This record gives sequence, C-alpha cells and structure tokens, in this order.
Amino acid sequence: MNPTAAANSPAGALTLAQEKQVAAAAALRWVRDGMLLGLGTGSTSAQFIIQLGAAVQNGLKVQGTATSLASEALARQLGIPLVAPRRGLRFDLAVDGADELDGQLRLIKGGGGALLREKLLETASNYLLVVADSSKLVPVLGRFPLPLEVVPFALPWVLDAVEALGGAPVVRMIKDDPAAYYYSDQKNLILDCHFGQIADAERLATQLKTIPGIVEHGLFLGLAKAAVIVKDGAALVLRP
Ligand code: ABF
Repeated sequence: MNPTAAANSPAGALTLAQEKQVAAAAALRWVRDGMLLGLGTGSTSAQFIIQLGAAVQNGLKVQGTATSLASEALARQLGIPLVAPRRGLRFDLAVDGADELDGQLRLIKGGGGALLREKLLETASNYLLVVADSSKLVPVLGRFPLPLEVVPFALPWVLDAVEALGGAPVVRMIKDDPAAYYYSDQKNLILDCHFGQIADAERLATQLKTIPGIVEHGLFLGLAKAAVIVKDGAALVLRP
C-alpha cells in the first residue's frame, strides 16, 4: 500500500514551509480510492489536507474524520467528505504531524492542542503515517514540553502530581491573551510539562495514566507505522 521509494525533491535547502509541502505530497502517495482517512492537525497536516482536497476535486474517492475542529473546517471547506465517529469505525490511514519523534517513531504530540482526538483516531487507525519537517527528529524525546489534556476541576492536583513525577508543568495560555487559559476542543486545559530528556517514555506514559484528571497525554508510543521526514530537501521514509 505504501511506496517504499522516497519522493525526492530537488537537492538543496528548503524553507520549513516548503518541507511541510514536500512531506504532505509524499504522504498523499499512500492514499488510495475508497480509503477512510484520519486527518491530522497542525501546519504540516494542513498541507496534506489541502493537497488531499485538490485530489478529491480531481476525482479521488475518500472520506475522512478530523482530529480537530480546525482540521474539520478546512476539510469541509475543501470538499473532502467527512464521517462522524460511529461504533466500529476504523481508518485505513491516518496522516498527522508531530512535535517530536525519535528513531523508534515514539512521538510527542499535542503542541496544537489536539492530542485527545489525535490519539482517539490514531488508535482506531490501521496505519498512522507521520509527516514532519527536519526540525522534529530527535535522538531522545523531551526537548519539546509534553502536553497533557486536563479536566479544569482537577488542575491543582494534577499540577502537584506532575511535579511529583519530576515535571515542570505550565498551564497553556491563549497566545495573544496571557491572562486567558487555552481550552481544547473538548473545553479542557492543556498543561505543557517540561520533563527534560525522557529516557523511559513507556514508564512515564504509564505513570501519567494513573493520575486522575489527566484525560490524555501527548506520548504516542507504538502507534506510528512510518514517518515521512524531509531532510536536505528530500522526503525520507522512516520505519521503527
Ligand atoms: C499535530 O501536529 C500536533 O500534535 C503537533 O503539535 C503538530 C505539529 O505541528 P506542525 O505540523 O504544525 O509542526 O498533530
């Protein structure tokens, strides 16, 4: 289903925006007529949705479910047929970005605030393909603060529990209004947690799942089947 040959773009440095476009174009080659697609969130996923919309206008027959209201609005605007969550719904392919990924395709996601729906859809997908620019590949996760989705009522206790795990949690605020909390599509808060280098991501994920009030964490482990990474102008395919 997925081509092994990487899509080579002309050699030479690309801007970050161009890298995202190249990654999105390479990911589009995974898509086949009749697929049910999980549509990711973030700027690289937006490039994929834009290019998918053009393919749909040219006759590609796919349906999708989006991982955020923003991606849903973009997909709808581009004429991509959307399906609502229903019992037994599984996706042939999910295409999504990441904030960080390591060589085993462990991911940190949630910088865009969509980690809950992303994890729901990508857990219900047969194949998660990550699309990323060259800045996202790291030897060890943790340079990017780990996002958590938290029920507002639980905030004080969750802050205590994250600090007890060695994290430094920061409640995400709205960019242009530092006095206002950012709320996810589900009206929950997002904590950005600095843990430093995360040497044992599986252990941290298990610990976070035991803390009441944390709806979901941004460690995506064992979900990604492949990643398209744009490096030195070329789209490379990484597999764990
Ligand atoms: C999304 O992709 C988020 O989880 C993550 O924050 C984002 C990466 O954003 P971008 O593609 O804009 O770099 O899935």
